[in-house]
Amino acid sequence: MKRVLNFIGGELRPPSAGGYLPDVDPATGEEIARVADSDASDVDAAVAAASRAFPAWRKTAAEERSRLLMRLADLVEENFDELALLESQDSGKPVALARRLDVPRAIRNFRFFATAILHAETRCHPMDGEALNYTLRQPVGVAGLISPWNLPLYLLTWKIAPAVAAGNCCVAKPSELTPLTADRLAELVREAEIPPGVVNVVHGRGAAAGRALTSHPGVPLISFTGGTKTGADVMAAAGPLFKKVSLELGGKNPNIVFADADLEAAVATSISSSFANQGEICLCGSRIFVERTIYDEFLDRFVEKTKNLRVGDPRDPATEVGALISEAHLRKVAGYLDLAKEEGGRILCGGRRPPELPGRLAGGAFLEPAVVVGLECSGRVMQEEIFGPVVTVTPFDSPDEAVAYANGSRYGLSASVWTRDLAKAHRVAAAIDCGTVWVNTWLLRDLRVPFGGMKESGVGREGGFDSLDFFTEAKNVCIKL
Ligand code: TXE
Repeated sequence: MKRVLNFIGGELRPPSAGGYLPDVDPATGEEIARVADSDASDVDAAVAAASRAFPAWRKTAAEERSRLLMRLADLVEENFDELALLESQDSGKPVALARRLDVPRAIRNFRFFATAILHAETRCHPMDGEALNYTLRQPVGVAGLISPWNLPLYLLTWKIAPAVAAGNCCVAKPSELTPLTADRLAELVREAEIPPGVVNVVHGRGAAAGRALTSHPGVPLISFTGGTKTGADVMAAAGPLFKKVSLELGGKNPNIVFADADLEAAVATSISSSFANQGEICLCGSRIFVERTIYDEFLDRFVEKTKNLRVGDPRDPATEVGALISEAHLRKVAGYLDLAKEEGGRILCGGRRPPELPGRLAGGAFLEPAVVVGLECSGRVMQEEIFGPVVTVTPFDSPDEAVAYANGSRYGLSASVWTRDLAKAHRVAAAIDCGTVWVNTWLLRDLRVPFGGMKESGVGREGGFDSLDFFTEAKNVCIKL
C-alpha cells in the first residue's frame, strides 16, 4: 500500500511518530493509500526547513522565481492525466471535472503568479519638495497554507503559487482526506529544482498538524480555506500571535432568477452551480430564488434536468456527479434531507443512493442530486451549509424581497443573478452582501479580481495583487530631501 510521506527540506520523510491514516477512495470505500499522521514535531521540522531556505529565496530575483514556477506549471501540465486521475480517485469527483477544472486551474495558478511578479509596481508619495515616500513590498517569511478536500490541487496551488512567487517559503497542510495530488506536486517541486525548503508539505489531521501550524510562532502568516467552524479555531490560535490571516470559509449562496432572464441559460447554469463537484464547492448556489411568475416553469425544467444528471463511476468520462467525499459526509448531507421533511419541505427528486451502480461502487458515497421546495428561509436547511448535492428552490415577488432573502444568511460568499435588465442587475448586485456577484453566469473566474467572503464566509481577499499584497508586508521608506 502506498505511503504518503511529508516533504520537508526537499526530501520525503516519514512522520516522526510513525503513525499513518487511511486514505479512502470514496467511490468504492476502499483504502488506496496510507497518509502520514504528522504532529507538532513534523511541523517544527518543516518550519525549520522553510526558515533556513527563506533568506536565499527572498533574495532570489523575481525573474528566477518566475522561471522556476513556470517550470513547475509545465511539469503539472506534463503530468495532467495522472493528476486528474489521482484527484478523482481521492475525492470522488468525476475525472472529467478534474480534467476540465482542477488540473487546468492548478497550471493557471502557477503561470498567473509567476508572471504577475514580473509586472508588480509599488507606490510613491512625494511630499511637496520636502520628502519622498516609497513603498517596499517584502515577503513575510514562512507561510502556513491549509487547504480542504473539495478542490485539493486547485486550492493548494492557489496558495502556494502567490506565497512562493512573492518570496516566502511555505509549509502546506493539505486535507488528510485528499493527500495524493499534494504528494505528487511535492515530487514535481523537486523535479522543477525549486530550492529545498521553499515548499514543504506536512500531511495529517487538522487537530494535530493543522493546529501545530496555526499556533506555531515561526509562522507569521496563515492562509486557510475550509469550514467556518474550523476558521474560528484558526483565528483563535493565530490571533494571540498576531499572524496575518486570510480565511476563505463556507457559503450558502443565493441564485436569483428574475422573470426576464434567459430561462434556458439560467436553468442550465443553475444545474452546474447546484450540483458541480457534487455540490461540494463553497461557491455553489445552494439557495435558488425564482420570481413567482416563472417559478413553475423554472422548476419543471430544472427538476427534469436534475433527474437526467448521470450519477456514477467518477472514472467514466460521461459521469456528471461522482461520489461525496466520505460516507460520514454523505450521512450529514442525507440528514439535512430528513430535516427538510421535518421542516415541512418536499423533495421533488433525488436524495437516494442510486440503485443501479456496478458492483465495485457498491460501497461508494453516492447520492442522487436533490431538489427541495416548500421551506421557510429561516429554517436550518436554508440557513446551514450542507455542502452536498442538495438545492432549495423558493419563489419571490419583488427585487427587494429577493435581496432580503439573499442577505438573510450568516454567510456572504457569492451570488448569481439572472436578468436581461441591466439596471436591475447593477442594483441587485450592489445590494447583496457578499464578495462576488455573477450576473448571468457562475464560476467565471478572472484570477486578477478580489476573491473572498463577507460575514461568516471569511476574512480578507485573495486573487491578483490582493494575493501578492497579502503575502507581503508593505514598508514605507521616507527620504528627506
Ligand atoms: O473541513 P475542515 P471539514 C465546509 C463544509 C463541510 C465543513 C466541514 O460545510 O461540511 O466545512 O468540512 C484542516 N486547525 N467546507 O471538516 O475541517 C483540515 O485538516 C488547523 C467548506 O472537512 O475545515 C483541512 O486541511 N487546521 C470548504 C482543512 O483544515 C485544521 C471546504 C479544512 O478542513 C483544523 C471544506 C484546526 N483546528 C469544507 N481542523 C470551502 N470553503 O471550500 C481542521 N483543519
